Amino acid sequence: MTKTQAMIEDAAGKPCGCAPPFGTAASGTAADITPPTTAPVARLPATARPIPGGKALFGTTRAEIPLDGEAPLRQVRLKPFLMAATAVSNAEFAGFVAATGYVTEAERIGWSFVFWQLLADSAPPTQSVQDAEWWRRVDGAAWSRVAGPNSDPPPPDHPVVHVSWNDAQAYAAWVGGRLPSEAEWEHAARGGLGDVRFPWGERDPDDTDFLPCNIWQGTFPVRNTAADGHSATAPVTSFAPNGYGLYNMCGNAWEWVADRFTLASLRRDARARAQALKGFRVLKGGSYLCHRSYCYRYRIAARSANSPDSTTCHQGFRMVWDMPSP
Ligand SMILES: [Cu+2]
Repeated sequence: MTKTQAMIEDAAGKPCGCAPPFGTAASGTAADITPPTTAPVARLPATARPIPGGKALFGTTRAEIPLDGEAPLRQVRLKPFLMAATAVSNAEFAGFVAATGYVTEAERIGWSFVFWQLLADSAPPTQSVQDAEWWRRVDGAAWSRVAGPNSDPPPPDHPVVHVSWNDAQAYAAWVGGRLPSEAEWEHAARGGLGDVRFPWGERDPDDTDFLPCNIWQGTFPVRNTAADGHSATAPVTSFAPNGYGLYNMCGNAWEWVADRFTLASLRRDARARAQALKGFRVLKGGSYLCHRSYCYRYRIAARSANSPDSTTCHQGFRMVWDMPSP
């Protein structure tokens, strides 16, 4: 089975550094998925947090990457909901697989995208993405073998990665939850602070002293000083939670949300971009590969997108649940 490969491009037409490479399965793997039985009762983790409803902010007045559609700032009305305090961990995903026998899209397709520094020196040669040679197509890479067939089992408390949007839908059906909408995700990430850049407020992380989340430090893509303590994923409860008790809303692993990627702008370049990403799903929060020097997308209003069958070593997801009826 083959996938086409491409990269999200920045406004100058260059491939974006850490934005996920995307692949579209040539023969439509989504149709092969057998959704597990929906949970009769929601499997709520004990750490699910109540997120208040009402007027919520979505977008920003201070777009840093306008072509991503970060602006404008909109006010939307949301119902209250419950959100998992953390991204879905490997332990949680393993429980889902053990209970249902679910096989992820990366496993069925046979490969996934891996960042080159995760590969062992002894790993077999891999194909790279054009103009983004740090992204490698690795046969056998999957959620349980993050760097390929010979890699160690992933730490149970790290976010599950190499999971597609379609995989997230299957997991959601099993836990009786769903992916958040993009507006819900942003509202939750703000933690009650309003139109702030980050879940902790306005202060930008730096490479040495202020390290509030798991992003890159050093020179991408060759030198990662890991000053924040992590060169790849970190445990899902690393760093301080935000005002709603949510961990790692920015940094660590990108999180799929429910929405299709759309752009409000009528600019010609924005329309062309929206057309190129038609059918793609939104990703939020950035990852351990983001750095301000080339991918300033670990901000709340920042966005990326990928095809719903694509998988990489830095894309995961988090669950929300509707509030139980009284
Ligand atoms: Cu990034």
